Amino acid sequence: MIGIFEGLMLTTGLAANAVGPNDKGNKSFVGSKKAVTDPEILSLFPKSKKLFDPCILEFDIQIDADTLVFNYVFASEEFPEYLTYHDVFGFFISGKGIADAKDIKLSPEAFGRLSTELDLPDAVLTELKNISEKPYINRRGYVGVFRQKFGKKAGEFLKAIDPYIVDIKNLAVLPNGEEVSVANINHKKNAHLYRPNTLEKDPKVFKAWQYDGFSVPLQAKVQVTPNETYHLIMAIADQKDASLDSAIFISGTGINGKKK
Ligand SMILES: [Ca+2]
Ligand SMILES: [Ca+2]
Repeated sequence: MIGIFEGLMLTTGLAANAVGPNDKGNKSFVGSKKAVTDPEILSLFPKSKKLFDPCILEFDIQIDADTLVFNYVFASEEFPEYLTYHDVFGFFISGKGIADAKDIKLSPEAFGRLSTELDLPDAVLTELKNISEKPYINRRGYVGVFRQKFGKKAGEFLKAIDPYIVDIKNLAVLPNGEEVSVANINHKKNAHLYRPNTLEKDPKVFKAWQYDGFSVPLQAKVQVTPNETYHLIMAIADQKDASLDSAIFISGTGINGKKK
């Protein structure tokens, strides 16, 4: 009905809140009223300073094909009235050959080189070692950690380690590069990508789903090197406050390696 037949749902609220009919305009589950402070999560969405109730799935994938394709639908209770509540979704990839992403992980080798080649204080090396033991963190994540730990000196240290770290790439973006969010897909902006969940529009969808609106099925794809390991992070979060759930539906057949 919404273009995804089976698959995975991530939500900033409860899965049970997705169930229709759409009899409320403000179905909410508030997990925490405290905004996210983890620099790693904040770094994924640089435009969203106050994030709440993040839901994140992270895994490695290896495919025997040269293209990774995924189909998804974004849904939210924020539609159509709270368009400045920028609930947001991202699908991040890193790995060999991904444009704009060299390596989001500070590898043990890179750490070894940093410790022998650069004259960095022990505290910085300790922090880098901590970071190198985390599964993944991106450039903005590093910046956040360093600012927290080293204050004004952070810039100096970051400059030294800059060649070793990079951004990861968000595949869930619109053609103009904007994030998939309530603010960027709605009845006023990119309206061709939006479908309201009203009785008039489609009674079946209205009965089945509580969300006030959906994106049309969106697709992202990226060239990969067959049999290389890529790291994926799917992340959705409330923004501005923890109310009014948003969700992402990812097709079970959406993550597909396409052979040549
Ligand atoms: Ca609703
Ligand atoms: Ca929300």
